[in-house]
Amino acid sequence: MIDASLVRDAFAARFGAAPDVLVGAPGRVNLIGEHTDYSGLPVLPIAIDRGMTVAASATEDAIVTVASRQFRKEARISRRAVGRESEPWHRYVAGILEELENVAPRRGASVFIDSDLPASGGLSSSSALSVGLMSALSSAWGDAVAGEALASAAAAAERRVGVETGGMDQMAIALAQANHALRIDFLPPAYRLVPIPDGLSFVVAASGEEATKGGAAREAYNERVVGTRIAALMLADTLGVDLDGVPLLGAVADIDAASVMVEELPGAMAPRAAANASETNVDRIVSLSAAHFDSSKKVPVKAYARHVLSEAERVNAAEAALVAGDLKGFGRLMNESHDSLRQDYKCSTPALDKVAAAMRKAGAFGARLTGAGFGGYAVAACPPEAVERVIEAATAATGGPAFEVQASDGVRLL
Ligand code: NG1
Repeated sequence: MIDASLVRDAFAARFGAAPDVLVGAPGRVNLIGEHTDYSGLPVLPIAIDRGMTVAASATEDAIVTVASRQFRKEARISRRAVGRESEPWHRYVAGILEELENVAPRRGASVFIDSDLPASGGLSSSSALSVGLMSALSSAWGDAVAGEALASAAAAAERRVGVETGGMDQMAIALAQANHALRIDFLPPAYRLVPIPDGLSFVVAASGEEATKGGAAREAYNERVVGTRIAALMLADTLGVDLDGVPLLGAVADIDAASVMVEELPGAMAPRAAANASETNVDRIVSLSAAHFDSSKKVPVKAYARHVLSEAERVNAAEAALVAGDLKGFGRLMNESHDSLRQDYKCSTPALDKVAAAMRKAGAFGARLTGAGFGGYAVAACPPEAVERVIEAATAATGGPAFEVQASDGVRLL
C-alpha cells in the first residue's frame, strides 16, 4: 500500500490543505471459487497488501473532484447532475455518488487517490476504487458506511457501470482480516474467516494480457452469467424445484442429483428458447443491471454449469484443506480449478496457462488464474522457501510482474 504520508502530501499539493480522512482499500486475490459468486455459490478470497490509498476532505459546493496519480483526466462531477460521464473511470465515481445520494447531499469533496495495485485485471482494482472511495467520501461527510453495508453499496455502484458483479470483491475488500482467507456465501449471505496455515505463501503473476472490464471481456463475462442462469432454470425444472426471480445454480447445487443431471443439459441454447421451454419470461435470464443481452444468441450451458457446480465443491474442500493444514491438497484443488476454468468455462488464455504451469514446475503446491480470467493475473500457493523461485519462473514465462502477496486487512481508516 502506498505510504499514507505521501498521499497526504500529494493531496495537499493539489488542494492546498491536508485531507480530513485517509483510507486504505486493498486489492483482493481469489484463492478459489471462480465464477461462482453470481450463481450464489461460495468463494474464498484474501485481501492483499497492495491497494488504493484515498485522501478526502468535504467541501460545501456539491462538486466532487477526484484527482489521482494513475487515472488520466481528473473527475469533476456535480452531485446535482451525476450520470453524464464519458471517461470510463469517472463512471465508477458517478456510481458511488448515486449510491451515496442521501448522504450529505449538499456537500462536495476533494479527493486524491494513489495506488500500487496493477490495473490490468484480476486483482480487483475497480472494487478497491469503489470501496475505498465510498468509505472515504462517507467518512468525510460524517456518515461513514462500513462493513457489509459498504460491500453491498459498492457492489450496487459497480452494477450501475454495467458489470454483473457477483459481490465477492467488495465483500473481501470490506471485511477481510490479516492472515485469514474469507469464506463468503451468498444464499443466504454469510461469511467466516479461515486462518491461513503456517508454511503457505502466495505469489501472483501477470499473464501480460490486460483483462479490462470493457467491450469484449464484459460481453464474455455476461454470456457466462446468462449461460449459468439457463442451466439453473433447466435443472430446477428437471428436479421439480420452484425458483423465484433470477434462476441461480446455487438454488439447486445442494441437491445430490444436480451434478448428475448436469450431463443431460444441452451443450448450448439461446435464452429465448430456454424461456419458452420452461414457460417463463426471458427477462429472468437476460436482465442484467446495466447491459442488454441478445436473447436469441446461443450460449454454452452444460460446460458452464459443470464448472460452477464442481467449483463450489472445490471451495468446500479447499476450506477443509486449509483447516487441516493439508497444503498439497489445497494446491491440487487450485490446479483442478484452473483446469475446469480452461476446459469448461473457457476463460483462461495460453499466457495464463503458461504462467500457472511455470509456477507449479518451480515448486508451487498449485496455481490458477484468479478473477474473471481472459488475461489478468494468476495466483500460486507455495512453500515460503519456494517464493523466490516461483517469482523468477513466472517472470521468465510472461515477463511479469510477479510478486508475493500477504493476506491483509480489509479497508481501513489510516
Ligand atoms: P475480477 O475480474 O477480478 O474483477 C470478476 C467479478 C467477481 C467474480 C469474478 C469471477 C467484478 C467487479 N468482479 O472479478 O465478482 O465474478 O470475476 O470469479 O465484476
